[in-house]
Amino acid sequence: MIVVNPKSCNATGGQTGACLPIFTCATKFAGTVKGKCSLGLGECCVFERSCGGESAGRVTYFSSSASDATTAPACSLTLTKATNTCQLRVEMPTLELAEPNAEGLCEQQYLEVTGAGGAEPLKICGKNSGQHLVVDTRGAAGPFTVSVINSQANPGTSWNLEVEQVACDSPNLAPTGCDQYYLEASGSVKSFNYDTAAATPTQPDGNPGSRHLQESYTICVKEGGSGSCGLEWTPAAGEDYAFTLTGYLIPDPLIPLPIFRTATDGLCPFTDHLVIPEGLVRGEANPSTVFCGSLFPEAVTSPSYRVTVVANNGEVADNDIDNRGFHLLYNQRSC
Ligand SMILES: [Ca+2]
Repeated sequence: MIVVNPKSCNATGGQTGACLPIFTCATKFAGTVKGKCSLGLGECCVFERSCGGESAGRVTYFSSSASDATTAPACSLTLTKATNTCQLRVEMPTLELAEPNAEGLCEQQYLEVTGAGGAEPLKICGKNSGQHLVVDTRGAAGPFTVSVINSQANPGTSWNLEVEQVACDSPNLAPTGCDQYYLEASGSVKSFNYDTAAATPTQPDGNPGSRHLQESYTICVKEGGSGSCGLEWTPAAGEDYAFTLTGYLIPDPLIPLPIFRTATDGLCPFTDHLVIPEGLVRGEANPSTVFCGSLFPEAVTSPSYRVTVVANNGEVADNDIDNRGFHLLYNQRSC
């Protein structure tokens, strides 16, 4: 039985399901009935999968509940392309994987989305609960796979992902070129694997927090409508390492943190940095584009709704030791 593009429904427990004719959810679609829909005429069918699972649903939940979830080489969900799909949005209520190596590269275990064509897929590892990932699928016929690659068994790691096949006419469809798409008018953005708690293994010199991933990607924010002319970016308050992309961050009793401070444009084009188009530092006359160092300015405004993270695929050779990444806040900038 094929139900073409069924309406989505709110399932019990806060999940999203597909509204299907009664008695078809489990038998025809390997789903779980979680409530009624369509004035009681339909059943709200939720698709929950683990390793080896397949789904054609608009929304599928993919978790590490299976016993082989952390067995090499991978635990994969295969998605048949749903009608009129332009993008995948992978929400990560829980994504706790093995930490990257000392160079910030994901080696032991990582999340990867394939089948969408285009650029080399991102490899996401470490602590990423609360993050999300957007993958453009325009021009790809599918199937798509969402995989946790395990090069060796990693007991103790876990994930619970909500994978949406975003329709081409959805108001939440990200513009092309976005790897993340923040929908709220204001919010908080952390780099992948940004965490204030100490990681295991610890950073090379034991500083608190987890390691900056060596992945380059673009963060986008939904445009705020008329009256909004770009964004203002500020560092998260109360976090000493809210922006650490360059330098050696071990506290020296003679040199107070941060050592490298704010650096822009010509100082770090080849090491890890952020590209904030026409980013104007509060109090300065001329905008910059490249931001690195270990201190984010008090505020940076930009006419753009995107920031690009550029990583140079290693940390140790640059003496970029114990860098954590960034935790920034954004607000709409009024015209
Ligand atoms: Ca680097």
